Amino acid sequence: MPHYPYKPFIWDKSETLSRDEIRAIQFVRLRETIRRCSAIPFYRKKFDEMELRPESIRSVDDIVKLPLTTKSDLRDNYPLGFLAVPREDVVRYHGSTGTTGKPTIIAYTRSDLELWSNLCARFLVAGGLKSHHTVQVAFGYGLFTGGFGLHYGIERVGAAVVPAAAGNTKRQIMLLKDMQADALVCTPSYALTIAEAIKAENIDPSELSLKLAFLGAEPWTEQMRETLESTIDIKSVNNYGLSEVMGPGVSGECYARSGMHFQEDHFIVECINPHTLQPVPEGQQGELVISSISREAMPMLRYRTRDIAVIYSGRCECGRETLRMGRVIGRSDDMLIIRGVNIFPSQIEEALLSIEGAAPHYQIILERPKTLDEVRVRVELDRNLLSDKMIDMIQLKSRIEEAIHQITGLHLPVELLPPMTLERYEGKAKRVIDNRNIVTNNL
Ligand code: DLL
Repeated sequence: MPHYPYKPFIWDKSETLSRDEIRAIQFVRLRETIRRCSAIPFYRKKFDEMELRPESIRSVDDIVKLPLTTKSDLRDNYPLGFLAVPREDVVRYHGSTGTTGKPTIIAYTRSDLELWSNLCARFLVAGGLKSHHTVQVAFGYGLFTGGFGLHYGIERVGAAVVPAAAGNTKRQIMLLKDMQADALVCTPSYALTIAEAIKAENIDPSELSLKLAFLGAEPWTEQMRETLESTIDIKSVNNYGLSEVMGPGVSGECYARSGMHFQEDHFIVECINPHTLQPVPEGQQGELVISSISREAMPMLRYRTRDIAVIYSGRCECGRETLRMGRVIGRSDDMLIIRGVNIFPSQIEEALLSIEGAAPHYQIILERPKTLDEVRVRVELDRNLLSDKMIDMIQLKSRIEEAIHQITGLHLPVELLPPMTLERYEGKAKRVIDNRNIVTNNL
């Protein structure tokens, strides 16, 4: 085994179970989860339709016999249709990060929160966190699972939290400096914003104690990691999760940074072709489907994450034998995550529809000139909206931008186009043009 100088990097002995041991635990927990899911009308109906009884699941591989669950199933059962315990047993609610419309509500019992803290503690320790460290959390605290999830994980490790929450970059830098934080927790894009501001203020990174950053909640690239690390001289580790199955803590990189380790004793992960719904061979890109097999309040069977990634097996130099995932490459639906905010092309459409003559021909252009995503919206105008007067066109442009901002919370530049300039389609229209050319380090 290669030399691995830092110890301990294992928070919990269960992280180093052999594959056979993991499978055995998964089987027991999956059967129990199916039993618990029978309390949820959505699953009960599905089980009845499929004539499925817990006994028909004889191994973990039989998971494919179980129904898939989608975001729209959760929306249809908003807010608490998926609750598997009496309401009085719930001690916390969180939700998805969508900016508009109703969020997806996720419930936790006391024991769910215990587990969640442990899962976050595991990936933090795996990534290099020590109990004597101080960690600044620059994630939002609220329905979003990032702030609270990481907060309790850090405390569980015994490290000290500075709950700075998201935003106010100047204050973030002041706190980083004054509190001499060893680690930063936020989205990769926000980490870069902070790093650039540190550079702009001519602060020498050696004035800070920052050594580590635990980044997640949105896609990022290896180039972005390099830029970030060279700007402020830190080591950054990636972690992945989603509210529907828990929040952060589903998988995370260890200090070796060769893929994100799934916490397989609590989640069963599959990788499927999003069109055929059939499993893809190991190492090939597919949509992650995740079952949470230890949750009490909201167990989740085969949740379609829409996240496209590769998963692979093999012993890591850290000693873990869990499946790992590469970076999230994109989403099988068209959801965009811009500056940490989830938006759907349909929301842009909704904004355009509120301005007569500005829809339905539009394109969302995604670009990544450096490390941050940039988005612009190209809107084809109806003849009635055309004007010879520059002032009219400028006002129209800002009305559209404001409408988009109202709905998405984002300021996206709009480009106005004369009638009949955008391509027409006979089948589905391609609304999102992704020119980002994201390169991934899959394995
Ligand atoms: O973002 C949970 C989280 C918080 C993970 C903090 C890590 C750190 P949601 O708001 O429900 O939950 O968004 C989940 O975010 O389906 C992915 O598309 C994306 N995502 C999360 N982590 C990563 C990552 C949290 N490391 C959605 N890389 C997921 C790429 C990520 N995408």
